[in-house]
Amino acid sequence: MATVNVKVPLHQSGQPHRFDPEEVTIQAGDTVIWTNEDTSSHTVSPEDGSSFPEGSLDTQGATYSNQFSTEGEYPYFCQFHGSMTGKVTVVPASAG
Ligand SMILES: [Cu+2]
Repeated sequence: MATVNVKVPLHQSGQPHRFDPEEVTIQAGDTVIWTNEDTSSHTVSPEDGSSFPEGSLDTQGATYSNQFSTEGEYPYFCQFHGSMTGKVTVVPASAG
């Protein structure tokens, strides 16, 4: 089982807030760690409201992690910034 990193880059004037990368593909059982490098607060909110626990990235340096054990697509967004969307795709764990 692996960990995959997604960051919220420090916001650049004139550019939208974003997740980087916006889409990741992981294997079932892997953990995604989101890190807030920005000075604004952000959230990691599942689009359907419940497919995984919502995370808060309140301060610069804050992290949120979630282990995804079930295959599927998990689109998410930030409650504070309409430009911020992302997706975690979980594929079956490889044998061996
Ligand atoms: Cu945000």
